[in-house]
Amino acid sequence: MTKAKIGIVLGSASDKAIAKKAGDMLDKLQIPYEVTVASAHRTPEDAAAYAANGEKRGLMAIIAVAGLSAALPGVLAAHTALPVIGVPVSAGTVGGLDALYSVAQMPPGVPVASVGIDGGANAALLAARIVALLDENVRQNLEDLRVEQAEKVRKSRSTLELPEAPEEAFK
Ligand code: RP5
Repeated sequence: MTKAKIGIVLGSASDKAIAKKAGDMLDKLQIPYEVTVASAHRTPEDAAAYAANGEKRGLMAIIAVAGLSAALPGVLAAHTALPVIGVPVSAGTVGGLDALYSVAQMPPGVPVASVGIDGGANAALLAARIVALLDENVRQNLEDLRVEQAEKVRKSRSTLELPEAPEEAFK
């Protein structure tokens, strides 16, 4: 089995849909990853151990997915020098704002990169940019995706059935 370069940690199995979004993007970019569940509150020792072991196991970044009072990304970041990307989840009654603030508002000294609420795909893309620093194949896959996205936007202009800006507007 190929060794994982990205570790995805979920605060709960109920966060699985967000892991799927990240995993689908990592698959598309051909980056090997693994997924586990380790809660900052319910299994704090496991969360700490997973983060502490990550670098020697070959991980290049950790994606931490958590909702409510989302301590997980910060706890992982406290136990590793690897970059940690937090994904706040829209669990609970305030639509994920609680988790967004928890992930984004880290105290100085323990940084966590936060993507948007439920932003699993963007977390994967950010992790991919880290991997691409040392992996030409991933760098090319990211570039192909960028071109593919741009083409899609350009093609969509002619579907509006509204007065269209001419090509020269973009030259
Ligand atoms: C967080 O609490 C988890 O990340 C999840 O988003 C939320 C709810 O967890 P469960 O009660 O569904 O296990 O820790």
